[in-house]
Amino acid sequence: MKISSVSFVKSAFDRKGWVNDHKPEIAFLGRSNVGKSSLINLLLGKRNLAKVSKTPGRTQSINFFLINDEFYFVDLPGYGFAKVPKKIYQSWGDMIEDYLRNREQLKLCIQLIDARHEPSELDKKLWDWLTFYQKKHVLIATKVDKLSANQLQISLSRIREIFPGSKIIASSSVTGEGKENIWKEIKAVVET
Ligand SMILES: Nc1nc2c(ncn2[C@@H]2O[C@H](COP(=O)(O)OP(=O)(O)OP(=O)(O)O)[C@@H](O)[C@H]2O)c(=O)[nH]1
Ligand SMILES: [Mg+2]
Repeated sequence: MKISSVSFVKSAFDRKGWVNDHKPEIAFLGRSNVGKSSLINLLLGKRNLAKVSKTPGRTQSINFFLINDEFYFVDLPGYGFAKVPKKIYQSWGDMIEDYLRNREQLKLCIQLIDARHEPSELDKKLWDWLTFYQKKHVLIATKVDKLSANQLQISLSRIREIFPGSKIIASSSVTGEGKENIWKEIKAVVET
């Protein structure tokens, strides 16, 4: 896809802050520090568009990025990080669930999983939820630059086993691996 324009539109801390022009949305989900913001930057070819964190839990809001004036990338706060300031929202879970469950223009959920580790209980919970509500989704095994070819095969078969039936794409924001295949999935939902 030719990207002619990309802009950060806004950060939302609750549903009142969501954009409301009904363009298709692609959501990026996964635990804190898994590489959501880095993947968004990779896909868009921008170094610092989505803030990449040194400390986990950095993305504390739902962030909307408009691409080609046609569709949005939505960077959701990571889960599994304990030190979350309660006052921003009751719980990350509530905010994310409200978005996922009620968002009509949500066309694709991109769930990131750290290829180096066993998927967490929260990874499984999110996947259960996506499959239960029949959300179109794709799994991204991230940070594969950190694994040997052999370790990667082990990791991918573990992910396949735990998340049966889902499409899985290995990716690295460092080497760019996976970028084209992820774009294919996105194009399939925004170009219809
Ligand atoms: N080696 C390697 N490091 C990565 C990759 N993707 C992200 N990182 C690093 O992982 C850390 C977290 O990346 P982020 O993109 O901020 O992760 P996030 O999921 O947006 O995190 P939160 O916003 O806290 O939920 C940063 O130090 C990144 O540089 C990758 O593919 N390979
Ligand atoms: Mg982030």
